[in-house]
Amino acid sequence: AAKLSPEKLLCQLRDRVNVTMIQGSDGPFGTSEWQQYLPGKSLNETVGHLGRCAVVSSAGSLRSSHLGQEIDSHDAVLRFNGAPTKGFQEDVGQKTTIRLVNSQLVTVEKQQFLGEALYNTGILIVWDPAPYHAEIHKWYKKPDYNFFESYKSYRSTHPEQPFYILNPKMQWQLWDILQENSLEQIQPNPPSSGMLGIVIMMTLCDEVDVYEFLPSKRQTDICHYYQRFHDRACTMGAYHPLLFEKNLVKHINQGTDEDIYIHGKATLPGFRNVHC
Ligand code: NCC
Repeated sequence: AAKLSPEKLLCQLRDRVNVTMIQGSDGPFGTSEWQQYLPGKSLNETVGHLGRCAVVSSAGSLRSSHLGQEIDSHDAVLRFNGAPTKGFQEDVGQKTTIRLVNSQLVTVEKQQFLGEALYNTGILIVWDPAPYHAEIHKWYKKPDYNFFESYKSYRSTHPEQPFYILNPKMQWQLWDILQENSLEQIQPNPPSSGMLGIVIMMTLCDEVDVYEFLPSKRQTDICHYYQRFHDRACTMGAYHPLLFEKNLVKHINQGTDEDIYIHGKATLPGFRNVHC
Protein backbone atom coordinates (compact mmCIF):
# COMPACT_ATOMS: atom_id res chain seq x y z
CA ALA A 1 0.00 0.00 0.00
CA ALA A 2 1.55 3.24 -1.17
CA LYS A 3 0.93 6.17 1.10
CA LEU A 4 -1.27 8.87 -0.34
CA SER A 5 -0.36 12.54 -0.07
CA PRO A 6 -2.15 14.35 2.77
CA GLU A 7 -4.38 16.12 0.21
CA LYS A 8 -5.42 12.87 -1.48
CA LEU A 9 -6.01 11.20 1.87
CA LEU A 10 -8.31 14.03 2.94
CA CYS A 11 -10.25 13.60 -0.29
CA GLN A 12 -10.60 9.88 0.34
CA LEU A 13 -11.93 10.55 3.83
CA ARG A 14 -14.30 13.20 2.55
CA ASP A 15 -15.65 11.11 -0.32
CA ARG A 16 -15.69 7.59 1.11
CA VAL A 17 -16.64 7.97 4.77
CA ASN A 18 -20.34 8.54 5.04
CA VAL A 19 -21.12 10.03 8.43
CA THR A 20 -24.83 9.55 9.05
CA MET A 21 -27.04 8.94 12.04
CA ILE A 22 -29.68 6.20 12.10
CA GLN A 23 -33.04 7.41 10.79
CA GLY A 24 -36.47 5.89 10.33
CA SER A 25 -35.59 5.13 6.72
CA ASP A 26 -32.86 2.72 7.86
CA GLY A 27 -34.36 -0.76 7.53
CA PRO A 28 -35.21 -2.19 10.95
CA PHE A 29 -35.61 1.32 12.42
CA GLY A 30 -38.61 2.00 10.20
CA THR A 31 -41.15 0.87 12.79
CA SER A 32 -43.64 3.17 14.52
CA GLU A 33 -42.03 2.21 17.82
CA TRP A 34 -38.62 3.46 16.70
CA GLN A 35 -40.18 6.68 15.39
CA GLN A 36 -41.04 7.59 18.98
CA TYR A 37 -37.42 7.23 20.03
CA LEU A 38 -35.22 8.51 17.18
CA PRO A 39 -34.68 12.30 17.25
CA GLY A 40 -36.91 14.23 14.86
CA LYS A 41 -34.20 16.61 13.70
CA SER A 42 -31.02 15.60 11.90
CA LEU A 43 -27.68 16.14 13.64
CA ASN A 44 -26.87 18.87 11.09
CA GLU A 45 -30.04 20.78 11.92
CA THR A 46 -29.40 20.37 15.64
CA VAL A 47 -25.82 21.72 15.63
CA GLY A 48 -26.09 24.25 12.79
CA HIS A 49 -22.97 25.54 11.01
CA LEU A 50 -19.92 25.12 13.23
CA GLY A 51 -16.70 27.07 12.77
CA ARG A 52 -13.81 26.01 15.03
CA CYS A 53 -14.30 22.74 16.88
CA ALA A 54 -12.33 20.86 19.51
CA VAL A 55 -12.06 17.12 20.02
CA VAL A 56 -10.76 16.25 23.49
CA SER A 57 -9.28 12.78 23.89
CA SER A 58 -9.43 11.22 27.34
CA ALA A 59 -5.67 10.71 27.57
CA GLY A 60 -3.81 11.00 30.88
CA SER A 61 -1.48 13.51 29.23
CA LEU A 62 -4.22 16.16 29.47
CA ARG A 63 -3.34 16.38 33.16
CA SER A 64 -1.62 19.69 33.97
CA SER A 65 -2.00 20.81 30.37
CA HIS A 66 -3.87 24.03 31.28
CA LEU A 67 -5.67 23.71 27.95
CA GLY A 68 -9.13 24.37 29.41
CA GLN A 69 -9.53 27.97 28.25
CA GLU A 70 -8.21 27.23 24.80
CA ILE A 71 -10.54 24.24 24.43
CA ASP A 72 -13.58 26.26 25.58
CA SER A 73 -12.79 29.02 23.05
CA HIS A 74 -14.04 26.70 20.28
CA ASP A 75 -17.61 26.88 18.92
CA ALA A 76 -18.17 23.25 19.79
CA VAL A 77 -16.40 20.64 21.91
CA LEU A 78 -16.64 16.85 21.51
CA ARG A 79 -15.81 14.51 24.42
CA PHE A 80 -15.83 10.74 24.87
CA ASN A 81 -17.58 8.19 27.04
CA GLY A 82 -17.46 9.03 30.76
CA ALA A 83 -14.81 11.78 30.49
CA PRO A 84 -15.77 14.45 33.07
CA THR A 85 -15.25 18.20 33.02
CA LYS A 86 -16.19 18.89 36.64
CA GLY A 87 -13.02 19.13 38.69
CA PHE A 88 -10.85 19.17 35.53
CA GLN A 89 -11.91 22.47 33.90
CA GLU A 90 -8.43 23.94 34.13
CA ASP A 91 -7.07 21.19 31.87
CA VAL A 92 -9.99 20.10 29.69
CA GLY A 93 -12.47 23.01 29.78
CA GLN A 94 -16.13 22.86 30.71
CA LYS A 95 -18.01 23.06 27.41
CA THR A 96 -19.53 19.85 26.03
CA THR A 97 -21.41 20.13 22.75
CA ILE A 98 -21.30 16.49 21.72
CA ARG A 99 -20.48 13.37 23.75
CA LEU A 100 -19.67 10.22 21.76
CA VAL A 101 -20.20 7.06 23.80
CA ASN A 102 -19.60 3.42 22.91
CA SER A 103 -22.30 0.77 23.21
CA GLN A 104 -20.31 -1.05 25.90
CA LEU A 105 -20.66 1.91 28.24
CA VAL A 106 -24.37 2.29 27.51
CA THR A 107 -24.93 -1.42 28.22
CA VAL A 108 -22.36 -2.62 30.75
CA GLU A 109 -22.31 0.66 32.70
CA LYS A 110 -26.06 1.17 32.21
CA GLN A 111 -26.81 2.32 35.78
CA GLN A 112 -24.18 5.08 35.61
CA PHE A 113 -25.20 6.02 32.09
CA LEU A 114 -28.86 6.39 33.00
CA GLY A 115 -28.14 8.05 36.35
CA GLU A 116 -25.12 10.33 36.13
CA ALA A 117 -25.62 14.05 35.37
CA LEU A 118 -22.44 13.98 33.27
CA TYR A 119 -24.42 12.56 30.35
CA ASN A 120 -27.21 15.14 30.48
CA THR A 121 -25.29 17.96 28.77
CA GLY A 122 -25.03 18.42 25.02
CA ILE A 123 -25.82 16.02 22.21
CA LEU A 124 -25.24 12.30 22.74
CA ILE A 125 -24.14 9.90 20.01
CA VAL A 126 -23.76 6.16 20.61
CA TRP A 127 -21.87 3.76 18.35
CA ASP A 128 -21.50 -0.01 18.33
CA PRO A 129 -18.83 -2.22 16.70
CA ALA A 130 -20.61 -3.86 13.78
CA PRO A 131 -19.37 -6.89 11.82
CA TYR A 132 -17.17 -5.92 8.86
CA HIS A 133 -19.34 -4.13 6.27
CA ALA A 134 -22.41 -5.87 7.67
CA GLU A 135 -25.77 -4.95 6.30
CA ILE A 136 -27.89 -2.98 8.78
CA HIS A 137 -30.41 -5.78 9.42
CA LYS A 138 -27.62 -8.18 10.28
CA TRP A 139 -26.06 -5.69 12.71
CA TYR A 140 -29.45 -4.88 14.25
CA LYS A 141 -30.05 -8.54 15.04
CA LYS A 142 -26.60 -9.02 16.52
CA PRO A 143 -25.01 -5.80 17.77
CA ASP A 144 -21.72 -6.14 19.66
CA TYR A 145 -23.51 -4.83 22.78
CA ASN A 146 -27.27 -4.79 22.76
CA PHE A 147 -27.67 -1.16 23.75
CA PHE A 148 -31.11 -0.58 22.20
CA GLU A 149 -33.14 -1.01 25.42
CA SER A 150 -30.83 1.27 27.33
CA TYR A 151 -31.07 3.84 24.50
CA LYS A 152 -34.85 3.74 24.69
CA SER A 153 -34.85 4.14 28.48
CA TYR A 154 -32.57 7.16 28.19
CA ARG A 155 -34.76 8.70 25.49
CA SER A 156 -37.85 8.23 27.63
CA THR A 157 -36.34 9.99 30.64
CA HIS A 158 -34.56 12.73 28.61
CA PRO A 159 -36.80 13.29 25.59
CA GLU A 160 -35.52 16.84 25.00
CA GLN A 161 -31.86 15.89 24.77
CA PRO A 162 -30.74 15.01 21.24
CA PHE A 163 -29.40 11.46 21.24
CA TYR A 164 -28.33 9.81 17.99
CA ILE A 165 -27.20 6.34 16.94
CA LEU A 166 -24.22 6.44 14.60
CA ASN A 167 -24.84 4.51 11.39
CA PRO A 168 -22.33 1.62 11.71
CA LYS A 169 -21.32 1.64 8.04
CA MET A 170 -19.02 4.57 8.75
CA GLN A 171 -16.59 2.60 10.92
CA TRP A 172 -15.63 0.17 8.17
CA GLN A 173 -15.42 2.82 5.46
CA LEU A 174 -12.92 4.53 7.72
CA TRP A 175 -11.15 1.28 8.60
CA ASP A 176 -10.65 0.48 4.88
CA ILE A 177 -8.85 3.81 4.43
CA LEU A 178 -6.71 3.16 7.52
CA GLN A 179 -5.76 -0.27 6.11
CA GLU A 180 -5.03 1.01 2.61
CA ASN A 181 -2.66 3.59 4.03
CA SER A 182 -0.75 1.29 6.37
CA LEU A 183 2.15 -0.95 5.48
CA GLU A 184 1.04 -3.62 7.92
CA GLN A 185 -2.07 -5.77 8.15
CA ILE A 186 -4.43 -4.25 10.68
CA GLN A 187 -6.64 -6.51 12.75
CA PRO A 188 -10.25 -6.03 11.61
CA ASN A 189 -11.54 -4.17 14.66
CA PRO A 190 -13.33 -0.85 14.30
CA PRO A 191 -11.57 2.47 14.91
CA SER A 192 -11.60 3.94 18.42
CA SER A 193 -14.21 6.42 19.59
CA GLY A 194 -11.44 9.01 19.27
CA MET A 195 -10.98 8.48 15.53
CA LEU A 196 -14.74 8.26 14.89
CA GLY A 197 -15.26 11.52 16.81
CA ILE A 198 -12.57 13.28 14.80
CA VAL A 199 -14.23 12.35 11.50
CA ILE A 200 -17.70 13.28 12.82
CA MET A 201 -16.39 16.76 13.68
CA MET A 202 -14.68 17.07 10.28
CA THR A 203 -18.13 16.71 8.70
CA LEU A 204 -19.72 19.36 10.95
CA CYS A 205 -17.02 22.02 11.36
CA ASP A 206 -14.83 24.35 9.32
CA GLU A 207 -11.74 23.38 11.31
CA VAL A 208 -11.03 20.77 13.99
CA ASP A 209 -8.42 21.01 16.76
CA VAL A 210 -7.73 17.60 18.27
CA TYR A 211 -6.24 17.55 21.77
CA GLU A 212 -3.91 14.81 23.08
CA PHE A 213 -4.76 12.26 20.43
CA LEU A 214 -1.22 12.70 19.13
CA PRO A 215 0.61 12.63 22.47
CA SER A 216 2.52 15.72 23.61
CA LYS A 217 5.60 15.96 25.79
CA ARG A 218 3.26 15.12 28.67
CA GLN A 219 2.77 11.57 27.27
CA THR A 220 2.22 9.13 30.13
CA ASP A 221 1.10 5.55 30.79
CA ILE A 222 -1.78 6.93 32.85
CA CYS A 223 -4.77 5.89 30.79
CA HIS A 224 -7.26 8.70 31.47
CA TYR A 225 -6.88 12.23 32.85
CA TYR A 226 -9.68 11.44 35.28
CA GLN A 227 -8.44 8.11 36.70
CA ARG A 228 -5.33 6.67 38.33
CA PHE A 229 -5.25 3.58 36.14
CA HIS A 230 -1.99 2.88 34.19
CA ASP A 231 -2.04 1.05 30.86
CA ARG A 232 0.10 1.81 27.85
CA ALA A 233 -2.48 0.16 25.57
CA CYS A 234 -4.78 3.15 26.14
CA THR A 235 -2.44 5.36 24.12
CA MET A 236 -1.01 2.75 21.73
CA GLY A 237 -4.08 0.57 21.23
CA ALA A 238 -4.93 -3.08 21.77
CA TYR A 239 -8.38 -3.78 20.37
CA HIS A 240 -8.69 -0.60 18.30
CA PRO A 241 -6.18 0.21 15.53
CA LEU A 242 -5.13 3.26 17.54
CA LEU A 243 -1.53 3.44 16.34
CA PHE A 244 -2.67 3.45 12.70
CA GLU A 245 -5.30 6.07 13.48
CA LYS A 246 -2.65 8.29 15.03
CA ASN A 247 -0.30 7.86 12.08
CA LEU A 248 -3.11 8.92 9.76
CA VAL A 249 -3.98 12.00 11.83
CA LYS A 250 -0.29 12.93 11.98
CA HIS A 251 -0.12 12.64 8.19
CA ILE A 252 -3.04 15.02 7.57
CA ASN A 253 -2.22 17.41 10.42
CA GLN A 254 -2.09 21.02 9.19
CA GLY A 255 -0.65 22.39 12.42
CA THR A 256 2.99 22.42 13.49
CA ASP A 257 5.04 19.71 15.20
CA GLU A 258 5.57 22.19 18.01
CA ASP A 259 1.80 22.41 18.57
CA ILE A 260 1.75 18.63 18.95
CA TYR A 261 4.74 18.53 21.27
CA ILE A 262 3.77 21.49 23.49
CA HIS A 263 -0.03 21.47 23.40
CA GLY A 264 -0.85 17.98 22.16
CA LYS A 265 -2.78 19.73 19.41
CA ALA A 266 -3.34 18.61 15.82
CA THR A 267 -5.36 20.80 13.44
CA LEU A 268 -7.46 19.25 10.68
CA PRO A 269 -9.62 20.91 8.05
CA GLY A 270 -13.35 20.38 7.98
CA PHE A 271 -14.50 18.51 4.86
CA ARG A 272 -16.20 21.72 3.64
CA ASN A 273 -12.70 23.14 3.28
CA VAL A 274 -11.24 20.15 1.47
CA HIS A 275 -11.18 20.73 -2.28
CA CYS A 276 -10.51 17.73 -4.44
O1 NCC B 1 -10.70 5.11 26.96
P1 NCC B 1 -11.69 5.72 26.04
O2 NCC B 1 -11.85 4.74 24.76
O3 NCC B 1 -13.00 6.13 26.61
O4 NCC B 1 -11.00 7.02 25.41
C1 NCC B 1 -11.64 7.83 24.44
C2 NCC B 1 -10.69 8.06 23.27
O5 NCC B 1 -9.58 8.85 23.68
C3 NCC B 1 -8.38 8.40 23.01
N1 NCC B 1 -7.36 8.06 24.03
C4 NCC B 1 -7.71 7.67 25.28
C5 NCC B 1 -6.74 7.39 26.22
C6 NCC B 1 -5.39 7.55 25.87
N2 NCC B 1 -4.41 7.35 26.77
N3 NCC B 1 -5.07 7.93 24.62
C7 NCC B 1 -6.02 8.20 23.71
O6 NCC B 1 -5.68 8.57 22.57
C8 NCC B 1 -8.78 7.22 22.12
O7 NCC B 1 -8.96 7.68 20.80
C9 NCC B 1 -10.11 6.78 22.70
O8 NCC B 1 -10.97 6.25 21.71
C10 NCC B 1 -13.34 3.91 23.16
O9 NCC B 1 -12.65 4.16 22.16
O10 NCC B 1 -14.58 3.95 23.18
C11 NCC B 1 -12.59 3.57 24.48
O11 NCC B 1 -13.55 3.23 25.50
C12 NCC B 1 -13.05 2.58 26.68
C13 NCC B 1 -14.25 2.29 27.64
O12 NCC B 1 -15.16 1.39 27.02
C14 NCC B 1 -14.98 3.62 27.91
O13 NCC B 1 -14.10 4.55 28.51
C15 NCC B 1 -16.18 3.43 28.83
O14 NCC B 1 -15.78 3.00 30.10
C16 NCC B 1 -12.29 1.30 26.32
N4 NCC B 1 -11.74 0.69 27.53
C17 NCC B 1 -12.08 -0.52 27.97
O15 NCC B 1 -12.90 -1.22 27.39
C18 NCC B 1 -11.40 -0.99 29.24
C19 NCC B 1 -11.12 1.68 25.38
O16 NCC B 1 -10.42 0.50 25.00
C20 NCC B 1 -11.64 2.41 24.16
